[in-house]
Amino acid sequence: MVARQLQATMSADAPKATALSKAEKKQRFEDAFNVIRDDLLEHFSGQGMPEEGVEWYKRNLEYNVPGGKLNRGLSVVDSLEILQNGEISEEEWFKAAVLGWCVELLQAYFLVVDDIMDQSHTRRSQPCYFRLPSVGNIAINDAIMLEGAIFHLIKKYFRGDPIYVDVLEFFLDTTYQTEMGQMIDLITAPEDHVDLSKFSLEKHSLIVVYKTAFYSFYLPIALAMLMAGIPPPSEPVAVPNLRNLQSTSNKMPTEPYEIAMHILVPLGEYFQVQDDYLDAFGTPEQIGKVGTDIVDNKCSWCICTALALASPAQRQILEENYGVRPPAGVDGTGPEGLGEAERKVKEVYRELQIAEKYKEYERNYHQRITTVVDQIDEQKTGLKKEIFTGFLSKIFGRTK
Ligand code: GPP
Ligand code: MG
Ligand code: MG
Ligand code: MG
Repeated sequence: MVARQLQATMSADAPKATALSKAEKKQRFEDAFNVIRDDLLEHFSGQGMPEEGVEWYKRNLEYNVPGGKLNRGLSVVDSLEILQNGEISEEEWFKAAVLGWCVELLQAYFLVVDDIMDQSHTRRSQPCYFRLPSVGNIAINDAIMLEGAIFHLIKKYFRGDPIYVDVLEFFLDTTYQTEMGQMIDLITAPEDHVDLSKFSLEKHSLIVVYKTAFYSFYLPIALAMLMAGIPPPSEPVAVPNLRNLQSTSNKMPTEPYEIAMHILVPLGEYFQVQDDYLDAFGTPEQIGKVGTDIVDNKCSWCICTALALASPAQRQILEENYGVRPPAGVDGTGPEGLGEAERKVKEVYRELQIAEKYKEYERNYHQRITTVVDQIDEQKTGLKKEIFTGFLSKIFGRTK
């Protein structure tokens, strides 16, 4: 069955995956999406669903799933390849690609609903899905279907595989953690009540580790580890001490999944700090979306850092202008640009040199993560430093 699917992605005499360039690997992974999409549509159609529904589901999948950077999905296949020293059969490659696309489906599900909750305008350089006139609230069910697709695919390709239940558990656990983080993100940013005293860098760490790090960083690597035969932990893996994320004094664990968590949680935190920075300082052309954190009253790294540095006068400007919605129609996408309140907040960010502080943070974090990765004992753990340095180099210094 899997072999049949593979023929669609590779010819019999195609080169070994490890011999491919980065761009060719990405292309091969993207090609696997067509197989997975057709699997889902075939199954859907097989339930007796009307042609109109098949077209709708196809648009949902194509609009929301494949257009991102694919770092998360590609990490599953890249990491498996590294963990097995390049010895990866075509069947293993395809199954890793299925898991990679399942992580991308999870991401698509989160983004579709996150954009509704954050009232965002654009995503991946196109209107947010719920903003399509024909879609609206149907986006909620479409998002839930993207999540359902994950479990359909895992069942199709992993039922009977010894790692089936572990794979399911990883998806279920990280989804739940992400929802916890999203909840704290949302209740810390009420629309009708701005209270900057609720924000702190500590609170920020908690939110971003839960809403981003587990599913974006730990999940893809843990899935590759499972596929590589590294036995899953017998106890739930402990989350590192979040108050201590920025120091190297969190003690290095010895169990492989704990080590992965120990490195990937700070990496995920760093990634979300980048997202927060780019929300305020990136251009829409660069990041493919218009930042909404300031008008949404979000507990972003930028405001938390600014509050720690602001003079009383600057704090007052922030108090008066943070979380203030611009007049209708002014949303950063039209010729009017930003609203006045958002402009004033950004002016304080400039005075406080938040962009420079971010560059400093980035350098420190890179150094800290590299130091921890260096401590991994590859022989004892079965891990490879390269899976972590590879992920780090994919995101370090990113501008989108
Ligand atoms: C990113 O936050 C976090 C998510 C996409 C997780 C959402 C979780 C749910 C359970 C829906 P963000 O709002 O900063 O992302 P972006 O800037 O891309 O909108
Ligand atoms: Mg958002
Ligand atoms: Mg959000
Ligand atoms: Mg953001």
